[in-house]
Amino acid sequence: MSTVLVTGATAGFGAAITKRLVGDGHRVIATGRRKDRLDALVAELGSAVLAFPLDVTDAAAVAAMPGSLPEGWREVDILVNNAGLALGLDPAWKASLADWDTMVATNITGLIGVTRALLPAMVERNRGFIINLSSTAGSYPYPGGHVYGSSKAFVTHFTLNLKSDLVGTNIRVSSVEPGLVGGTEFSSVRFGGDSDKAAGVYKGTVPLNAEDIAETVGWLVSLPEHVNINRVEMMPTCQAPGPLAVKRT
Ligand code: NDP
Ligand code: 8X3
Repeated sequence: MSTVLVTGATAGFGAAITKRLVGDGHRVIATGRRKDRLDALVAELGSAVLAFPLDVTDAAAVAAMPGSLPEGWREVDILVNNAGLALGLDPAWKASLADWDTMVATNITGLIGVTRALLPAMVERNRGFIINLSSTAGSYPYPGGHVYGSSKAFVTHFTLNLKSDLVGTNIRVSSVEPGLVGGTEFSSVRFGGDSDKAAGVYKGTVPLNAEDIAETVGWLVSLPEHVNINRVEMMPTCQAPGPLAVKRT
């Protein structure tokens, strides 16, 4: 049994990953901003879940987090850096600078802050696993993807760079890079709560779902300690990387 900390456990992938890992016999520190959602996970899954509200953009709270965990929950074996968001799909020249800042603060600064807070104890114990939720958006650009896609390119490359530093330790690092995934709050958040626009993203498709991502994370966690999967790129069968854009007159 491992103790796992999942960021963004209040919805989507994070909630599914929490349920999956508890089902596999692990304990999960479920974090996110919406405490009622964390309490609901505890109500559903019991004492294998610790509700620990955390805003990953609150640098002071993130730095204090390891010492603020209750006795018996301080040795985090596995970190799932899942909290993240996309805001808007306007072209770069129309996009909101505030939205760009929020994506950078959450997807990049938040992720590296949580990692930096938990990594020293993992290195000290010579035991640990960091699983980062990146995206196909980090490999394949699309119109309106700009800062979101670039933030995920950071996540993928940060994962690979962490691996370089951690060679010689027993600590594993993986980047999980899904494409189109439906059934989460992701598109609703991206379009500011416009549910019609959000639903349109998945119209006529059979997208991946949060349980598919949780299954992948569960598989990574189940592998023996000498196996490090660097990257997992996953798409629904109905999706493929697009052709390069050509403007014809
Ligand atoms: P959801 O919007 O359903 O969930 C996002 C989670 O992130 C929520 O639990 C939210 O919790 C949390 N979160 C957002 N901001 C913060 C913050 N400042 N501090 C702490 N937690 C925060 O999205 P998904 O489950 O679909 O996505 C999860 C991850 O996977 C994201 O990193 C996303 O970029 C990535 N991804 C998503 C894909 C998709 O198509 N859905 C595809 C590829 C990658 P709360 O609001 O309570 O804080
Ligand atoms: C989410 C997938 O294609 O909407 O990371 O950017 S996509």
